[in-house]
Amino acid sequence: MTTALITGCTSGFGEAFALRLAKLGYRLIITGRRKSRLERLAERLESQYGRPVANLCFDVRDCKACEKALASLPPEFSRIDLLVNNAGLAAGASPFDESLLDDFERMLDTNIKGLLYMTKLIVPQMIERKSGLIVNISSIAGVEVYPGGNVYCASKHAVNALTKGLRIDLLKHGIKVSSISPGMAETEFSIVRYHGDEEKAKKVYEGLSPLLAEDIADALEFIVTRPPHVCIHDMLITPSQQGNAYISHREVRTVTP
Ligand code: NDP
Ligand code: 8X3
Repeated sequence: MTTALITGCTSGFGEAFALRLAKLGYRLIITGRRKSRLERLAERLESQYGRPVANLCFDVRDCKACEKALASLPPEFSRIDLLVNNAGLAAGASPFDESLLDDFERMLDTNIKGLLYMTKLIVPQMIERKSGLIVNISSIAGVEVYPGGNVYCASKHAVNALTKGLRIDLLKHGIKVSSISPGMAETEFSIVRYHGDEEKAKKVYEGLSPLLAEDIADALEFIVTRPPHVCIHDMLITPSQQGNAYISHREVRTVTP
């Protein structure tokens, strides 16, 4: 049975990835910081798909915690064939000069360093077996920059550079490296970005039909079901009403009396 480790499974894309990979027959390692959500998802995966699930509760910003969590895996989960680096966030959407240093650090530490720690820890066993697949969840923000996107965009540009660099360096070891670059998707992303302000978060998607986590799970399914000789470099996906990182066509809402 093929084993996948997905970071950030307690909501949004990560949860949808876990459900999709379980449906495809994977043995799963689900991770995140919110333990109760991980336990609930593990129960659902086991009861709905009958798949073995290990859940690891840790913060990807803490290298030692990543190491300890991986070392705690039971032997049947220790061979990881697919790593999905999904855990990430945007914190704030203000112009650079009005943004908080703490938000910058959270984004850089999670989106870049968390991805690096997990990849560095899991790649050696893939090299040993001369096979493996790494899928990094990037963003349209990794391709373009928009007002107020500053450090989030920088972090996702870094994810894209790392994806390309890893692909080149790991070629000789038979390891494939892909990325998915979604545009606007309604998950908990905007709630986190606006520091828990649900009203502000809702406004982001007003007048358009955003992507759903399942749309991005479709992309992951496409990548993981390619034959060994095919590597998908990147999939850039937006809602039909989104033209680029900052231009969307929103329907005007009319209020009927
Ligand atoms: P959610 O906020 O719904 O999910 C984020 C996940 O990441 C949660 O499971 C969260 O778990 C986990 N996470 C965040 N910080 C950490 C941390 N320090 N350690 C461990 N886990 C962490 O957002 P999405 O599902 O939308 O986001 C997933 C990825 O997709 C992110 O990398 C995001 O940048 C990217 N993305 C999102 C888009 C969107 O519009 N939604 C578009 C393009 C890319 P917990 O809090 O329990 O730790
Ligand atoms: C999330 C999508 O457009 O908010 O990465 O940057 S966007």
